[in-house]
Amino acid sequence: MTDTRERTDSRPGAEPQDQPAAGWRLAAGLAAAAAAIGAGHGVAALVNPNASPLIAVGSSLIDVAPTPAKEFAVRTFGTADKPVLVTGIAVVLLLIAALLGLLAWRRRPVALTGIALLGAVGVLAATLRPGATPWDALPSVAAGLAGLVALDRVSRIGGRSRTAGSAPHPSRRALLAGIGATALTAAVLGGGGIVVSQLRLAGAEARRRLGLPSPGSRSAPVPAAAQVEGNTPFLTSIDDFYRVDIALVTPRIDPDQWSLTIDGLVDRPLTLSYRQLLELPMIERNITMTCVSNEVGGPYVGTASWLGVPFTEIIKRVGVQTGVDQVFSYSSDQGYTCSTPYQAVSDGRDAMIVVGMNGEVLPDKNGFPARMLVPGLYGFVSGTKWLERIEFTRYDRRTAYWTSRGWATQAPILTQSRIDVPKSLGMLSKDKPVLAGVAWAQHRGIERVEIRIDGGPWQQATLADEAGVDLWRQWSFVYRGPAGRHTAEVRATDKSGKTQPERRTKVFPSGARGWHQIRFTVE
Ligand SMILES: Nc1nc2c(c(=O)[nH]1)N[C@H]1C(S)=C(S)[C@@H](COP(=O)(O)O)O[C@H]1N2
Ligand SMILES: [Mo]
Repeated sequence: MTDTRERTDSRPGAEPQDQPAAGWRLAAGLAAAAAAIGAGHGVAALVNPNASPLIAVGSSLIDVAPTPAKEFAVRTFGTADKPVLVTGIAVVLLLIAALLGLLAWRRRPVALTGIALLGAVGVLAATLRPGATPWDALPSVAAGLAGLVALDRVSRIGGRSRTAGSAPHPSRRALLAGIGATALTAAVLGGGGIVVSQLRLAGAEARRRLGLPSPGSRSAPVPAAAQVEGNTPFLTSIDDFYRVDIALVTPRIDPDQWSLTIDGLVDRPLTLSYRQLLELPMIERNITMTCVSNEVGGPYVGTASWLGVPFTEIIKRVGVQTGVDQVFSYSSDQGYTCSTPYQAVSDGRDAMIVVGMNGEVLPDKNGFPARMLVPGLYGFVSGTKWLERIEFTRYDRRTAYWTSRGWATQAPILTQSRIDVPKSLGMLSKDKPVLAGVAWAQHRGIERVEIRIDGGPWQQATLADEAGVDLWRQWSFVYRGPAGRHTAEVRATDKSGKTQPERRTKVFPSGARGWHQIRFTVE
């Protein structure tokens, strides 16, 4: 007999081998995974940040996820939906890697095949996405190789065949050194990737300090009486502005490398550099944007001052031909496309190609260098960020990202209203018993807001001043009711005379309907 370890291996015909305790093997699997992630991230920083294996798998999951899953993610995690997704993928990867580590000493070929398969998943995810290039396979190939080498190396430490004369026990020191070296490699590769991306960022950051042109026509100032005291700020700051998109990594575009092409059924197609775009005539407008994924009472709505080139100017320059009914826009974030009714960019409303937000250069998260904005339409049919191309075309020729996933083709913003004060389950103070909130029906305007307390009769709220039909409108309502618990509901009527319907609908496919309701307590 050799040693006790071998006797516990009862598999018939097995080639028993010494292996370290389970803890060491788990650690080896995890370290190999870390080396893979580090290598993938490092190479991705050089090739394309979106092709980093975790990001590529995450992006593919977003693409193939059924609509209810996406709605659930947006509803449950809000803007954190993407970190949650990437963390989830990382956890699954680490679990699999830990398992492969367990197997690595006695079933090395199985474990190594497992790592290779994980790498292959990354390669497929990175290269099958729309807009991918063959180079996008590199980070996953590097990750797979790093994982293979790491696990192969580490799992040879301490393993010994039965041949007499080899070391009797796996040496802890050797294991620690092997796993440590693997983890260090992971940190160096991953850290290197982070440094490279930061350096690139700094370069692009310097180039975007070109400043903004001044508009030929400024936005009308927001009347002081448009703001109800204590209510949500009428103008939303850049930091507070909601963010919704499918980009797992915020695109950071170098304006020197960027251009905007405008083509399709036009007489004079046009390609503009960033500088050329900034030289076109500009307007500045306050406009309220809304996301179709905003639930009743939800936060995906905000108002900013936008600086940009009016679509009418673009239409004039390129000479749009008859028969065009769809504006098809393309983004640089991996295959995102958007479909906008041509009518909405040509009927005289302030549709524009935006380069500035709240007096600043458009932030990366909101679409730098340029995005589209069309008052009155939900963001997914009008607000293309990281804009690269606008094609004037027809609905029977092109189908956009969300359209092909069943969302509405025509998607005007539905009339909505929200109670912001007091907060749901909050307290209405004795000295200032005022409910307040916002209502919006962009491009139609708000005519009336009504409040109903404890299911009683509808009563008119006081409307604050209107700042324009493309903007939300604030309201307030004094309530001196008995102390204790109450409910309040709100509904708005737009200037076409239509009142929000009571029946709630889901956000899919054309936006949520129904009345916002809160519970609150009177002091
Ligand atoms: N490139 C790109 N543009 C996009 C999206 C996207 O996923 N990718 N999402 C759209 C949606 S659904 C909305 S509501 C708005 C949100 O714009 P914001 O993030 O600046 O608030 O951007 C639109 N533009
Ligand atoms: Mo949206």
